Amino acid sequence: MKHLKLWKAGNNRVCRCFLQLLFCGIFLAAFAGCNSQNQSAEEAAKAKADSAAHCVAKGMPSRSGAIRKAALVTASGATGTDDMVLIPGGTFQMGSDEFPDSRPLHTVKVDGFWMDKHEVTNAEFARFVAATNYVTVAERPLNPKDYPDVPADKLVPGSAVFTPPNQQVSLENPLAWWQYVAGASWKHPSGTQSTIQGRENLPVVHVSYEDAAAYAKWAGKRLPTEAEWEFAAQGGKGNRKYYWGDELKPGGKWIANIYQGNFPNQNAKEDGFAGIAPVQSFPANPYGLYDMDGNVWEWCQDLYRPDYYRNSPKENPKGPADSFDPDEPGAVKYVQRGGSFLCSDQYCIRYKAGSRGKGEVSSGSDNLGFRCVRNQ
Ligand SMILES: [Ca+2]
Ligand SMILES: [Ca+2]
Repeated sequence: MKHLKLWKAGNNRVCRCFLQLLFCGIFLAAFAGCNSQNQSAEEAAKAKADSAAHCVAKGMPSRSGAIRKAALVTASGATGTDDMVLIPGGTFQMGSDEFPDSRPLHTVKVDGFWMDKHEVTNAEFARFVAATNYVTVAERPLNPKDYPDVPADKLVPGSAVFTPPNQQVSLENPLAWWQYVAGASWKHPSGTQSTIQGRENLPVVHVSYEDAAAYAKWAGKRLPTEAEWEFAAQGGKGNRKYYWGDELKPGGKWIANIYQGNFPNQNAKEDGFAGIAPVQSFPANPYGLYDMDGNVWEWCQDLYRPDYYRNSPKENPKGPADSFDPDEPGAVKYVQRGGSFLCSDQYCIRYKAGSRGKGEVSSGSDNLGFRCVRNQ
């Protein structure tokens, strides 16, 4: 209930603002670099690369109104653990000193749980939709009442698609590479002309938090807590620079689908993939989990607050009671983890271990997906 209240309280204003920006062609200013007054050049460069606010489709219209009419999904009664691995409970160091909202490193204990080996695929999501007739947020009409200043003919269902420009652009303007594409949805990842035929084994994208939670409920599962996600990603190896180790390219090999080359216009795709990759294209971690780093961002069940780690519970933390992002006060955000195929050390460095992502509750994009867990 508290979530509903939050949506009502703050979000319409934010949604309207985004859509108007988009249609008026006013570009968004630097979000991550607001605190630049006394920064050294090195710190400023780091803050720019740490583009948490830009990594996911920042600046796209959001649809909290549609969320309130959430489709009722019934659990399928499934209890199987096919394609899941058992993550033993344990104690670990959570967080990272490198990112302000991941501090401090702190000791957390989580109980054991089952986790999907890989990100939820198009084939899996299609089975869910076939069974429930679920309509994702990206496919639902936008209510003109939520966007009084946007012409009605512009209020078309769609989602944010990474559209790289042909030339170098300022990294402070995410709308130079994110486009709101009419008709883009999980079934049409790049827009109406595209399909998921032949992409059955790729992670489903353009899913909002509600869509992911609805799938999880149907599957008899749930979204992971942020602590569960990070514990699983560490693979029992402790807190390291990357979830796979301390070296970016162990043995000279890329072992996650991230971004190589000059972002966003020169994708060198040294890891073999310019966009998302079929799940399990890269090596599993010691627990048998694939693509915890990169490929698509993954929704967690926790609300986002940058200060949460200062006083979070030491056992099985489930996130704060409310959400707050100083970059967008009023937007309700949930945690996302692991980074995507658009992350590199040049830009969007939040694929590194312990770092946190965040996403507006009703927004999706073509670099955002999820995986589920189930209690042991
Ligand atoms: Ca890649
Ligand atoms: Ca991932």
